[in-house]
Amino acid sequence: MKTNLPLDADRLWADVMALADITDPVRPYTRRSFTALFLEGRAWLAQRFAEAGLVTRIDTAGNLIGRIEGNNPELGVIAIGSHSDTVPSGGRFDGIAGVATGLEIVRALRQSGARLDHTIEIIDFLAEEPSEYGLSCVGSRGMTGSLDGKMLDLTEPGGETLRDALRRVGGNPDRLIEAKRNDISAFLELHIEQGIVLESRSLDVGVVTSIVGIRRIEIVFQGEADHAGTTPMALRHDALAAAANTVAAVRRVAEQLAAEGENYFVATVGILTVEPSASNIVPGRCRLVIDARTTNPELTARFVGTIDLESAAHAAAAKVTRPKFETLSDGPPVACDPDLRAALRQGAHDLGLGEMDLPSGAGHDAAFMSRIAPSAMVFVPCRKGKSHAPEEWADREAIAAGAAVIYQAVRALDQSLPRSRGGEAA
Ligand code: HGY
Ligand code: MN
Ligand code: MN
Repeated sequence: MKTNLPLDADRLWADVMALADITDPVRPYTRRSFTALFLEGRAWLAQRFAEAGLVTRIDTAGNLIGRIEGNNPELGVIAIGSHSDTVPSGGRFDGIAGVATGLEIVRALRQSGARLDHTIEIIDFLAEEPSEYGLSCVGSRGMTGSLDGKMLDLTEPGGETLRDALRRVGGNPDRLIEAKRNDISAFLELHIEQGIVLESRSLDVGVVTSIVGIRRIEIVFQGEADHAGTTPMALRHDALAAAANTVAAVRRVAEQLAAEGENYFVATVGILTVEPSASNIVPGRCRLVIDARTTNPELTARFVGTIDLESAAHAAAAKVTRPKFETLSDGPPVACDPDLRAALRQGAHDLGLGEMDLPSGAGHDAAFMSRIAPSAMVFVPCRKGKSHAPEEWADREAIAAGAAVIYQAVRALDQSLPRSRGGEAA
């Protein structure tokens, strides 16, 4: 266990545990974006930010931002952040560890008496996980000018639009332009690896090389609800028959693309709703969402083309229609900034920590932040690589080591960074 870290591992751990405990008690660890629990977690974070001396605000894209001015404000901002919302039953460390890391780094800087030349911001991005409105990374899209009207019109099952939900959590969809930034000189994010590589190699941190591109597609099959006992097989319009064959096609085509070997490719159907969903009714309507990820957008185009054709064929075979085959979101793969990666690697070496380069199969706010600023990530090991499940776990020492690497990099970058891209203060 590393002991000479430049920050307080216990204080950092206490924050992670406290935030994780703000969860749906019957579905640990759940704090879905836009819910009362999420807002309770936000209020807890805002209080901690203020106690740490950060000037705190919610920007018009709904991001919680804490800020401490630097000695040379015209140098731009070094931002550290992640997200405090979770998937259902999964996010004990996913996102939280990154936001708590930023908070601890600010505290450690203050305790060291250091006042950086750059302004420091700690960001809790709104709704990084795919929200009930069907969109992920809502806040980081907003900060990078990638949150458009069509996205804001998305609705959750109860009918509320993302636009109204954004307003409800303190954002302002009519003034999103104010959230777009051009004054960030570097963005850094700590995250659990959500994979098994670091643990299996007994390494302390991963310096992320690239983040996969993610395409999410919604398909709806419309058939006819009918009596399960009296409707002959030949007369059915069974929406689930078409959906089930499409799910099988998603897996088959993804396995074929992954087997080609040059590029990373995975695809998942994690949402499948059946209506009216009763054992004695032929399913009348099905909705499924596909999550496809790759390092090569050409594979996405091939995958989507094949699934479009096959899902249409399965609809015809089941004598149902396919009223919706729509892209919900489509983010390209991004490379992390080489200079920031070098600073993170150096930080790990200075602390005597074992590190390796590692690609990310998970999506992150850093993927959007890379559109407006040099961005990079540090991964810390998580037990058996498990994530998006209640068993998700990262050790106290692992999180502290990863946070210390970012602390070291921030100190170094404060001296070495060029002016921010925009060169203008916020
Ligand atoms: O889905 C993801 O990759 C991330 O955990 N939001
Ligand atoms: Mn996640
Ligand atoms: Mn995450």
